[in-house]
Amino acid sequence: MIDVKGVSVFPEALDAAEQAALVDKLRGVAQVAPLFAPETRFGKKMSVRMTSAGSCGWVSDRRGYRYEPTHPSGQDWPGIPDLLLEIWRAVVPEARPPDTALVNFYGDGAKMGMHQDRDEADFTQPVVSISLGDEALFRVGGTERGGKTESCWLRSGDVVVIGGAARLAYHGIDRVKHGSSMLLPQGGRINVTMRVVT
Ligand code: MD6
Ligand code: FE
Repeated sequence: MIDVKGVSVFPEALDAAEQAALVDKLRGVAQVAPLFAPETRFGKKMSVRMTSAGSCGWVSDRRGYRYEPTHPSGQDWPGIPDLLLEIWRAVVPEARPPDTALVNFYGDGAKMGMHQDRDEADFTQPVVSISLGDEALFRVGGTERGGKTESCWLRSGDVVVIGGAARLAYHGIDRVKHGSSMLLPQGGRINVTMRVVT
């Protein structure tokens, strides 16, 4: 385990077969609930495309950031694949089961600005993130915007836990090395974050 300002990074937690199986499950999720590019509350399109699985999913538009019971199309979100639930139980056995799995897809040039994950009701519960595909430069700060930060590369199969004192740490993805992994034939990066929402 690597500690990045209180955030736990578990390199290569998933082997190649598990990564491939997970990509397959996530393709199934995106078939039911297609990826979309959310707008920030300032009306700017995000470079990352997203979808969700579970009883609710994360959406963003001019009305703000929130969890909704349906995809923007009106469809119910698909269920969280068992493989993801197994990873959650293995990594954070003491936590409540997750309500949602947010799937982020980073194409060439996509990144994610520094943010806190604070749309959930219970900050005693961790967020577990899984990286698949191209490697990404992950930056972690403190619980206040603008403090000192530390960075590390997240590679395919790495699992990250943001919990405890770091649950509200600012974090973001500065860049993705397009084509650095063979997992996704067209390149790109997938990040899945599982959360307890209520
Ligand atoms: C990403 N991750 O890795 C962005 N959030 O693409 C996150 O925003 C994140 O890795 C909460 C907990 C863990 C994370
Ligand atoms: Fe986040």
